[in-house]
Amino acid sequence: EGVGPQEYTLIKMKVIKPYPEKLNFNKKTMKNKSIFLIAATLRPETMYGQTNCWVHPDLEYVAFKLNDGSICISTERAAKNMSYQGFTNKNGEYEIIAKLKGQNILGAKLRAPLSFNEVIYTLPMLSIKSDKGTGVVTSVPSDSPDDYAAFIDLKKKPAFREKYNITDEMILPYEPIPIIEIPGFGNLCAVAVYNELKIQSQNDKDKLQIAKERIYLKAFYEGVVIVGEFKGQKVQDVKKCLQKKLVESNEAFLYYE
Ligand code: A2H
Repeated sequence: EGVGPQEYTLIKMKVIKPYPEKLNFNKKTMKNKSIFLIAATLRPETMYGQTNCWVHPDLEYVAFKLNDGSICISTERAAKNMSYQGFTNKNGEYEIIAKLKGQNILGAKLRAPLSFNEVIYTLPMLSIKSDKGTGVVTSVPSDSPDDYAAFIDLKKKPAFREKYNITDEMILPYEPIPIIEIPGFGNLCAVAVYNELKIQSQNDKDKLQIAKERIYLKAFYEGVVIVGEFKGQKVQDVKKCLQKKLVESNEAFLYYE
């Protein structure tokens, strides 16, 4: 957050059937198009390691139409910003198909671009902010301390899963995937700092802040991608390439706010 707008890569996470009840729109609305959760990330080079998607259960989201007729889900604030950036049919206008709460889409099955996991699920994260990005966050627990903390909360706390109707199959089979090697932190840097700082949960705000600061610059300047097409190359050299690849394959957009 310096001068000027922040650029995000918006990742199109395709909802696959069976759709959650609230996403069963009629034929006329669907027109055989897909539904996407739109996640905002600063780290497109980590998309291989996605294990799930996060939404805030109590936050309000909207389903609206993109200019290609597909339906996407984000906060209304992001829908409005997107409408001024050429994503919808008319500049500054967006057609709301439905208003939803995060809890209405928990458990939704997704296919996420580049992810080694064929299928991932939409799960609850309580630290999602309504005034940043799209309100949808893709989860890479290998490289994001916030993601790893929320991921472990769900894995270790059956009561937390039950509260939000998250079944075991949506989280227990998933593990952080080694995708980036950082000298001094190994290939699961978020796990390393989480353990080093003895973080207890996603509510451990101060420690999570320290965790992020410890790995943030190192990941960019010293991280090496160890999987995929750009294997062996530095994060700083690969970031833009992967972003471009995702945009060109229509699996992501650039977005500013
Ligand atoms: B990042 P900044 Cl691997 N509320 O993506 C909370 N967090 C949000 C959000 C919201 N509304 N919108 C986006 N984010 C997350 C990947 C990642 C991210 C990795 C490592 C660090 C990291 C996978 N999750 O972010 O405050 C998204 O998570 C470190 C901060 O706008 C997004 O990038 O700078 C990042 O925070 C945007 O944060």
